[in-house]
Amino acid sequence: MRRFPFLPKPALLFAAGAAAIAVFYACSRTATNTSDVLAGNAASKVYVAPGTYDEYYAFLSGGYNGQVMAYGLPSGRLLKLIGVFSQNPETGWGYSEETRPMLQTTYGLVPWDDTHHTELSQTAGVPDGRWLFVNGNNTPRVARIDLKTFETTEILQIPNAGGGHASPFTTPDTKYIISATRFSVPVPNADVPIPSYKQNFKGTLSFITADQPGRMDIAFQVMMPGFNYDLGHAGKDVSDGWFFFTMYNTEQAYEKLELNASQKDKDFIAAVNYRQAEQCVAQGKAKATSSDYFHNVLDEKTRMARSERRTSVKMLDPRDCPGLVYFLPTPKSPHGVDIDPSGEYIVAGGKLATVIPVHSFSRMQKAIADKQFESDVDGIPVLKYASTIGGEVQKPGLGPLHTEFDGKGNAYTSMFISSEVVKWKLGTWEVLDRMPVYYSVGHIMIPGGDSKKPWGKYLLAMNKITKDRYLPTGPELAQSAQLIDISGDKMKMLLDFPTLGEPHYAQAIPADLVTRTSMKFHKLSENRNPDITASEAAGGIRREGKKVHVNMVAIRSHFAPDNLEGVQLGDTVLFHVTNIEQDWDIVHGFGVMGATNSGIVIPPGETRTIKWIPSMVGVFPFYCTDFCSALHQEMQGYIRVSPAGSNVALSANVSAKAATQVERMKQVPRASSAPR
Ligand SMILES: [Cu+2]
Repeated sequence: MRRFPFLPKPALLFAAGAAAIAVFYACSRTATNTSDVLAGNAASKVYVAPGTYDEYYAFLSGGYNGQVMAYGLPSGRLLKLIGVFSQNPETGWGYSEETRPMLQTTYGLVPWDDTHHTELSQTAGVPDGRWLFVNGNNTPRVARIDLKTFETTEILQIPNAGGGHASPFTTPDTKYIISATRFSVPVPNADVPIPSYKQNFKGTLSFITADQPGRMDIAFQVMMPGFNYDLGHAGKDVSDGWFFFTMYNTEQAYEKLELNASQKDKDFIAAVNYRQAEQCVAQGKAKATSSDYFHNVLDEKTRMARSERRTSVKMLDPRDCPGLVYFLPTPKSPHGVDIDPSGEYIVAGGKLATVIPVHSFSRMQKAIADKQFESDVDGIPVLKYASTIGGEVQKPGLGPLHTEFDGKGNAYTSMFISSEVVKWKLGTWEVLDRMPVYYSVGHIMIPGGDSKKPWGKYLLAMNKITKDRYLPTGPELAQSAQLIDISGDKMKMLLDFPTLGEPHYAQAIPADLVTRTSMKFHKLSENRNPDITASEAAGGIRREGKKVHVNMVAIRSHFAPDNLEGVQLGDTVLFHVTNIEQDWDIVHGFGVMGATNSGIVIPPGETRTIKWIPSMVGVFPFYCTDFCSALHQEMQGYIRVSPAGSNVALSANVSAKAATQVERMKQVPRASSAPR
């Protein structure tokens, strides 16, 4: 076995002024974590024996891959790639006629996005395993994934936003998830000179109702100054009812931000009293603002997506709602804003800061009561830094980004520039431990680590740039996550595993909170898709002008009908395939030769439709793409395409006798299932 030299390399140097200290940090690390891992019992701690399950589900965002990945922890085994904002040919997500409307936006079908932050739904401040939310950063959208099926069931576009980065963070009761614009833009968007940035560009914070599946909507938006909004988190317990957002570029630069947005020593955290906002909305203080956006829902009964265009949102101006927003000055270009389990501490990650600033919620309340304001911006009071700060973690490392909590009074912060995770104590602010990560770390995640009750056993570090961890794969190397044991006083590196895209954030939850409601198959008797074919006898082919509909069942191990004639060049064929199995994991697939979009995978009990436009005359095979039984290879059929105007009659070899699943199972040899 070839071993690569896993020596620490100098940390990536982004801030020129930080170079000397960064080199110090890099050189001070003598032990590689390879030797740490080999010396301990790390391997046994992540070993999940055959036939046993992982302890946690971890949901990692796929970054520019646009999907969400479900991994098992501690093993790091990839369990599923969940199609969200990107079409996924493995399942036909976004290609099938049933799922395509999910990607509808005011820009048309947008089959790509940049997923950043996964967020589990919560009950009483604790992740509950019902839903997972995730944002699209490019064309601002928020999706709901139903954890019964691990499928995306709802997508809401966010209007009046330029990029949806601070998104989707939930309130402790999942009443709202929020989405703040990353880039400020003219609101409403308009043809204005870019140098008119300070007059015309605005930021918006969106409060999205999220507690009713299929009913997501923008409850209200808050119009903010034209800054860049980065991340957010809801308060909890003592700070329940408030939301906190970080922002950078309070300089309001619009060119060369690398330099021009780093001029001030302090930017802000915005503290938003959303109960106050609710009152102002109820009092009619929000203005109806014409806003164009889509809401797409996968109907639970038909299992078909429908799109609805919406045209207005309620917009609140903080000037019309006193007490709605306060700014907390925060050094410097803050990224993460993380609230500790008690709700008292508001931790900022200042990308260029030399300390980790921690605001105190109770001090903030007192400062507001005492009017400890230093200025205001667009009518929003700016509180004095000294009046809200609860403490500063000194010499934490370089480039603090994100903080999570273990529920035992400790916080963990990722350090992008010095490439480490730093453990420190809430209240005393002392640094307790450091763990080098290879190399530049972005988000970190502790299961439940941003909730009221973290399951503080593991920490997952998601790396931005990961040289040397795996066999080389050309100019671009595999992205990586690293699992760290945080159950003891000192952190221990346990495992590297590769990820897709650049994973921005993850959330994890004990597996049994998800498995208890996991669905095994869709009930065929409840399938309300209008194109369902519930039995072989119901199959067939019919013409509707230039459209030809094929109604087909898939069951081990055949399609019915499986011979189709009478299609002409110039027709569009819609294969409506119903998988009539009622058995766990008996999934069928469908692919037809020359298909220019994708195949489909049809879960048991579902109907999926793929559009096929034949491009030449001939006979074309179709087949099942998902190995389903010993006779899977025999699960095939033909479709004949004749010239336009041909007199070949439309025909499908429909069986007169409706085969039931029970009858079929008598005929088909079946692989034995492993005992569970
Ligand atoms: Cu099959």
